[in-house]
Amino acid sequence: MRLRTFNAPSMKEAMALVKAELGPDAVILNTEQVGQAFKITAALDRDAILAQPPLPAQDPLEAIAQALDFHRVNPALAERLTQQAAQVLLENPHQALAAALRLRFPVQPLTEKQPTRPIMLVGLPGAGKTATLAKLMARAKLRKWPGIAITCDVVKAGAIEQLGTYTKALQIPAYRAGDPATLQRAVAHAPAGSFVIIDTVGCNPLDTGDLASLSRLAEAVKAEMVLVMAAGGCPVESGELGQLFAEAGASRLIPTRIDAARRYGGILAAAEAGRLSFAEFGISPEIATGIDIVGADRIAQWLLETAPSRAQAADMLRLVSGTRS
Ligand SMILES: Nc1nc2c(ncn2[C@@H]2O[C@H](COP(=O)(O)OP(=O)(O)OP(=O)(O)O)[C@@H](O)[C@H]2O)c(=O)[nH]1
Ligand SMILES: [Mg+2]
Repeated sequence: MRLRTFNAPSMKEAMALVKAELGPDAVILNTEQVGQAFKITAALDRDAILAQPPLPAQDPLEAIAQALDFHRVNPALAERLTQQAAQVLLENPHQALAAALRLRFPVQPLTEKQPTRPIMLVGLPGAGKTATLAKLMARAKLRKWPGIAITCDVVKAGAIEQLGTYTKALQIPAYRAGDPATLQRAVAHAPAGSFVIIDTVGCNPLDTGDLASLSRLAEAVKAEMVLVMAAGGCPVESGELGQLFAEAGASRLIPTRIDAARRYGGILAAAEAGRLSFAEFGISPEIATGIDIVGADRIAQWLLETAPSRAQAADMLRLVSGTRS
């Protein structure tokens, strides 16, 4: 292993020294500015990466800002979160970000305390509504809550069969209702104290008729509308969707496909714009284990862990500069 350091008045000249001395296979381990000079630590041996001196501790607020930027959290929200994190003055970015998230994003799970009203899952086509219904029912079953499932999706081919597959496995009664009056009758079938979940057809929120018919269904049985939204969406679009569904009556949000997305700015934007509390989170396609109650601590962990660290970002830069040379 041959670790070498190179100093020059500019980064370009320092890089030229590295190339001249160690050739094109040099691995850049660290770059830093020391006063007016630029210092590069490089090695020839790839094993030297293991001996890389630790980077100076990163400022917690810088780590938070970097993670929020990676997740494309909209700049105004990112600034508010960073400011709130700064007020907590914690050394640890995870704890500081969790504290800021806790202040802004209330968590109100559906399966912690049995809801007193029917729950109506709404959202874009394919958001994960039917799978979420089954996951919630599976959790309710573990808690020994009596439950019934109703689908208002009488449009999509196979929708009734999909729900039937889940409810049969869970041994839960299932009904279909295509209009408010039928929905009222179906809800009336539920034994007192049941956990009633209503599935709906994928909605086009840009069509005011679609949103209005969801509102009518919800009003007919005094159901609480819960928005189901897949993670990874554009934050601007997701924010607007959160607001539109909130205006139609949604008060909580279940983000799905957390496992299949790398960036969570979209779901934060939806919750923020619609003032929606987080209910459960969809974390895998599995019905038995694919939903969980997630608090600010875990959201902070997701935000910080999936964003590349400074060291990883430096690695990427090194790779890019290696390709170019
Ligand atoms: N990886 C992953 N997949 C999920 C999750 N939740 C749902 N899915 C998958 O997303 C796909 C769509 O789920 P559905 O429940 O059918 O979606 P929907 O909103 O009911 O769809 P429509 O009824 O067509 O509007 C299915 O393949 C689900 O297995 C999740 O948390 N993670
Ligand atoms: Mg469905």
